[in-house]
Amino acid sequence: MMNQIPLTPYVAEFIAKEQPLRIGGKLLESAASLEIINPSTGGKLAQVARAGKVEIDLAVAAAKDAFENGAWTRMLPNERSRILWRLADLIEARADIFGQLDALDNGKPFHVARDVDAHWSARHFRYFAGWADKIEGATIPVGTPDRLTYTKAEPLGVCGLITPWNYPLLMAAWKLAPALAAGNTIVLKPSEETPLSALYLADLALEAGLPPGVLNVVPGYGHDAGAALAAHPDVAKVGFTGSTATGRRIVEASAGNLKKVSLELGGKAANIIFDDADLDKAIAGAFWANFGNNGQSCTAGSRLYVHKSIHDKVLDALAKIAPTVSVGPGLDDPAHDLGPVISKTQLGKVLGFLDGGEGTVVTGGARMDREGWFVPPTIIADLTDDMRLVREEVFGPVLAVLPFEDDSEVLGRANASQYGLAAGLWSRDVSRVRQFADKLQAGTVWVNCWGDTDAAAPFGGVKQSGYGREMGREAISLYTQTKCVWIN
Ligand code: TXE
Repeated sequence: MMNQIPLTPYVAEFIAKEQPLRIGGKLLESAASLEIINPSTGGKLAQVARAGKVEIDLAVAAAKDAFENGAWTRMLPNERSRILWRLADLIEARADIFGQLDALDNGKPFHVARDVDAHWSARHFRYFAGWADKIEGATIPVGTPDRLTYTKAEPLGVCGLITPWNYPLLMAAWKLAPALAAGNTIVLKPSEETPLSALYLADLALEAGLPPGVLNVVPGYGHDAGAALAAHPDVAKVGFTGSTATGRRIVEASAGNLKKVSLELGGKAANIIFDDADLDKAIAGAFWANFGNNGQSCTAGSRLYVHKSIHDKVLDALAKIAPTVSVGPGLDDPAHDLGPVISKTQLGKVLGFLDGGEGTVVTGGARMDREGWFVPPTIIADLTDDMRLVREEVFGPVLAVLPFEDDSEVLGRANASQYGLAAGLWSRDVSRVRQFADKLQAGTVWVNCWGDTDAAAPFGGVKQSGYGREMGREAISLYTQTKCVWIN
């Protein structure tokens, strides 16, 4: 029996009572509730109020009021910046609480939830706090005499942000920070699987000085609360991270008032190891490229192409890493490397792939014999590109390893995917690296590394991995619109 990291008194209390919705700076009960399951045990973790269409209407009305009263939108930009910076400080100061909430709710190891998710979220708010007073327009040298022509980057209005469960706090931060820096007001619908850290974030935002109604947090189901938000006539924009299928539904729902949409969707990233790669780095890199966050990352390097001359050696080395990785509940002490998959549904999806009988299981391959939704790192070889395991997003700890013979062949195979979020290569040959970086159809290309992201660097997909770039200066344009003023 492992020890457990003791819950902070705050977290113990937070999960002991039903958490209300956060609307208009107030706590609001709801007739319905969501039972939150602990993926490490399969048992009940907490209960939160559940928003349906009625509560979404209330939250949008609160956000609309807050937008129109100007308390945020017309606040001096440097003051907005100070509040976002203060929120970043609070996230960092309460990183233990965020870490415990996400470790319980999502199952990921506490140290990861705290040191990666919470700290990167703080960094994210700081980066965009810096943008709040740098969102500039331009003066345009037009061909008409006696005109002063200039542009302004204005906020959009109410933004509906819909987030997934794989990085509960961080995905909210990715969207909130630029949207708030630009002066928008928000209705955030976190995943029904992992709403706890977003609810707590709403409390900290008030503490940091965000005016009431600027950030409303309403957990609920996607088909219900999420769909109502995506279709709402008073919502100007939806920022979404999740599956490609749901992304399509959101685009359809948004057509009513032609709201702006940005989408960060699924992936099936190709990761290529050439025969001239630094193999030690490439092998460890490729392992964690896929198994980091338990394969539950849209950028997971789940299609690993290895040059045939080193294929067997690489496969063997990967298989040797797998059993050294410890898998278990997020709050176990000492810590594990990986947690459970998020839900029974997701477990079923992952096992469905494994039960399909495709390829040869090199390591792992079945559910772990213990409570909770645990699957060990699983590596599959002897696959062909037409198989589901190579074409579809598993979103769990399953790595497909395939040999290739030459550069043009592997480039074609890497690009033969409906997705295009990320791709990677391991090689010492600079001209090869340049060519592949140009030709890979992906929003991000990692060379001799994997998974790096930064608040300052744009991130997003091509093809059916979505559109729009989060992070960096491009994220500001996702949450602003340009007005052009002509003065005679
Ligand atoms: O995703 P959904 P799910 C992929 C991954 C995973 C699969 C299913 O392959 O196995 O999606 O996971 C909300 N209108 N990714 O079902 O449905 C939902 O409530 C509006 C990739 O969890 O996309 C949640 O808040 N919103 C991914 C959010 O959408 C709706 C991360 C994501 O849920 C809605 C997660 C609707 N009709 C899953 N239906 C990534 N890109 O990182 C659902 N939602």
